[in-house]
Amino acid sequence: MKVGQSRRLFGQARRLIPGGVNSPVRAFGSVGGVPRYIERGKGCRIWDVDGNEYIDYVGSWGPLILGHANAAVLKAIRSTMARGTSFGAPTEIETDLARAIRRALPSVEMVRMVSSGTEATMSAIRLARGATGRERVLKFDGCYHGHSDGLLVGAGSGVATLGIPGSPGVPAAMTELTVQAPYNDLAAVADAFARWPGEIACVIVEPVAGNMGCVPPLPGFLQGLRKLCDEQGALLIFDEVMTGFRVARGGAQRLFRVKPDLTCLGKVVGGGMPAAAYGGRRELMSRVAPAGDIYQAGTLSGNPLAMAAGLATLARLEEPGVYEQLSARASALAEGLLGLAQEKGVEFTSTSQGGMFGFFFHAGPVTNFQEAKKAHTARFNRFFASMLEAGVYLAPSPFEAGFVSLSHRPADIDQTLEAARQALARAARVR
Ligand code: HOZ
Repeated sequence: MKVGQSRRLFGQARRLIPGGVNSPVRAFGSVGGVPRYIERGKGCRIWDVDGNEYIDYVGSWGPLILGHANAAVLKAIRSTMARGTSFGAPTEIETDLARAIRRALPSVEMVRMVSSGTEATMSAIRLARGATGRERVLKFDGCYHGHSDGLLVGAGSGVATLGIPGSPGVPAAMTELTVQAPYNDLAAVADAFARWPGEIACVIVEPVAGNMGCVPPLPGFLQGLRKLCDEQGALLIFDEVMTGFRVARGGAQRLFRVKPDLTCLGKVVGGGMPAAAYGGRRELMSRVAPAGDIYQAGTLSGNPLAMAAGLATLARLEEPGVYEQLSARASALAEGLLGLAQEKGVEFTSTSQGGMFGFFFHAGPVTNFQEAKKAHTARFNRFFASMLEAGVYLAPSPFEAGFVSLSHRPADIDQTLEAARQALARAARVR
């Protein structure tokens, strides 16, 4: 496979952009090789600057649930753009998107638009602290809630990929108030509440973890969190940046029938443009400025182009059968990979939830970050490289979920599994 143009562009970028990329995992640091410079995308396919074609399971890390260059999304952006790109003043479309979010997620009675998932979680936590008058925050190891200081402990995603516990530049004082617990471990959460009675403002959780690979909640875990938070007077925040409109139209809260106090959204809600949101019960959200006293603001918050892309995306997701299709594709892929791995005698486990999926080179089950970290990294790297060579673009890290879109057809899944047959055979030879 030719990668000369990508290599050349990466070389130029590295002189001007730290690591050559604007978000760490994209640099292919842990898997090795040359990050592909993408020229264009259409449907479930992307093409790089060397002319190579790939079936894409990254989907811009989740937003592109309709696929690349979706006609309805592009049309919405174009017609909005013709009237201007940003005003820093209210536009009607912000309320339209708020209404569409509310229709899908009844727990979100009011919502504030922001520009990234990091902003959404950071702001939801400020609100939880302000509303409860408490300062500690409980998060789970391997969950990633963006790169704000207090949440950069035991984090998944790029932090896990780089194998670092946190980051220099985050003062110890900023993380002292962050309490950590293993994912899927209710006893550890109960212990934390017992250790700091009346001090924990909120529990923040990815209801299906997607930043340590894809790790679903064990039966009763989310319900148990709800119960503990209620008993202890803490708020429950679902970080549905990844799972919102992805595992079901109503997100994981709909799928598992657990109502959080606050929800963070991002990715799909912006339809491939920079938009995110946080929302929840009316009386809580009414504490946000200027309705209330808890401050948060943003120049590009509610940007009309992002609102238009989000709204066009959510409109398509209201059609019947959409989530059945996404689930069918993701499970065909996850189960197909597992079947092939078993044929080759490779220790492997896979999972899928709605339109997201994950796999580990590990006999499984994988229920938390400790177990996820035991997966065979060298085998993953070999598998990743072989799949890329065969024209399948997976996340370049074992600590990320994969995503299918509505434009992945059964033939694309078949082609992917055909490539995986070879790739798994190669991975199996890695000791
Ligand atoms: N950390 C995000 C994925 N979980 C974004 C990665 C990227 O955009 O490079």
